[in-house]
Amino acid sequence: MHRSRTRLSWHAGRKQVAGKYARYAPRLIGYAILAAALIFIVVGIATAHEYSSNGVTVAHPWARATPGGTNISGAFLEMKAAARHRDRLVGARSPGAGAVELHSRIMESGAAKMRRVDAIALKAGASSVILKPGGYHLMLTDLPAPLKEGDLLKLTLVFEKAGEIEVEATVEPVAAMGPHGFDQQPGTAPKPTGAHNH
Ligand SMILES: [Cu+2]
Repeated sequence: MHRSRTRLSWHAGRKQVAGKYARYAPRLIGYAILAAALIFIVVGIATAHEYSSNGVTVAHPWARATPGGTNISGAFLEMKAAARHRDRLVGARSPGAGAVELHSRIMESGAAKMRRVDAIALKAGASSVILKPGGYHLMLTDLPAPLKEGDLLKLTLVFEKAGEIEVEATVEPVAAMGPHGFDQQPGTAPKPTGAHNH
């Protein structure tokens, strides 16, 4: 009873606002500006999902959630070396995976294959190297527990010169192509039309 009475008075209040719309317009504009500011802050937080240490910056690390019964997954990120700092990613590990390997994806006689690589090079001051689905990635194997969407996965990245950089990868949906609602790794240039989708 109490609840429905509250709702009635709320409706009455709404009618009043609608009737005197002009008078309330400045306040509504204020709310709109506030909402825009909040969106800006949230996007800002997503953009700031990066880690810098000893001349290397790692941005937007994420991993794919695992469907039931799967104990492997992939992790993706962007990395960049500062001017006059040349480096190589030479390894990675995670408490959430038995092993983490560096993989590349190559086309071999018409089929996409993954291949383990020893290192992924970073040129000094160059644009980001992108690890993404269908390209370079971190292969997570022997997961002790499934990765669930919304979890944070600790990853330690080992660079030849910069040393170890610890990051937290967000766990995104099973078929995600990018982090935090992006449809691709944010640093990726848009695909040229007609590009092969691997
Ligand atoms: Cu792989």
